[in-house]
Amino acid sequence: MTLDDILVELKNAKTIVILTHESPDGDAISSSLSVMHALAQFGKNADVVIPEHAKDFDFLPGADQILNNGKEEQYDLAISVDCTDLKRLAGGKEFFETAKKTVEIDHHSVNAMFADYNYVDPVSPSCCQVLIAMFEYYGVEITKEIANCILTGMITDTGGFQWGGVTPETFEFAAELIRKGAKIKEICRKALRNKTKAHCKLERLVYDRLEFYENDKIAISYITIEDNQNTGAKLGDEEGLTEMLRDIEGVEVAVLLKEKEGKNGYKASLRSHETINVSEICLLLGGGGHPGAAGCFIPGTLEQAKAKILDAIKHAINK
Ligand SMILES: [Mn+2]
Repeated sequence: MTLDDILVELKNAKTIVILTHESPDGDAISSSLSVMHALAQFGKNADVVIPEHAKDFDFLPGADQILNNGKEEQYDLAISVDCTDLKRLAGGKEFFETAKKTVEIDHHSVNAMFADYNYVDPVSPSCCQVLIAMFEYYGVEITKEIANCILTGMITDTGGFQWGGVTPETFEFAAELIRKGAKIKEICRKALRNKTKAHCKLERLVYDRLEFYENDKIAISYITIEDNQNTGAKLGDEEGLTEMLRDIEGVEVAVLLKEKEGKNGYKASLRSHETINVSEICLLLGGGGHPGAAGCFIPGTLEQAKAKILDAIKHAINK
């Protein structure tokens, strides 16, 4: 079975690198650190390589050990967490490609299964929930550090246990993690509710530019590179803006177009209540994600990106 094969690889490897997707969110960073802490129990000192991440997650145990770059030329084992395909690994992709053996652990239903060993649970609401089940199977001791990392991933990927995929099992794991020392109040404040001033300025811009289509079922707004410069926004400051639009009365699909530096186009972030599957919409445009949260890149001007994404959403709503 895959889990047993992965355990053999973990035990055999002398050098291990842990990688995750670009623009890493709470689940991505928490998953990476959880695996690092768990591997320490096997006597392994794994490198977590994340070239760039939001400061919001610096409170996580082990965050100070995150590396911008790998230390080895060729690792014995590369582990990817919370990532759907090799292309999205972006930072550190080369370490995955050159590693002697590769493992992928994820929870996205559309998945390229790009590793030697792929452990993907498509119904799990977070990669961290996949990991806690794995750790229990492996007999990993759930330390205070692991508990805090895992619960952070579970909380951030479910918007505080509010979104799809949350099951009684999620709460059973959460209860166990709190018993092991996870600080739920601190996690919710730091990883979920805390906003920077730059974020608030972006919120204002997003509301100012908000437009509705299809009898107000679609809400759309945008952020440019210039906005990020003017507001002093950093990585992570855009988090939550698309959800903010989705939660407006009557809205079925919310879109935020974000101009991408040096790429001549816009990243479209889509959110829905899952009645409209935004993952399917984004997949058609070369992106992907979950039924309620997905994204894709659209080359061209703001007007072109807007026309293209609106067309795709209208088609999905009216089909
Ligand atoms: Mn995730």
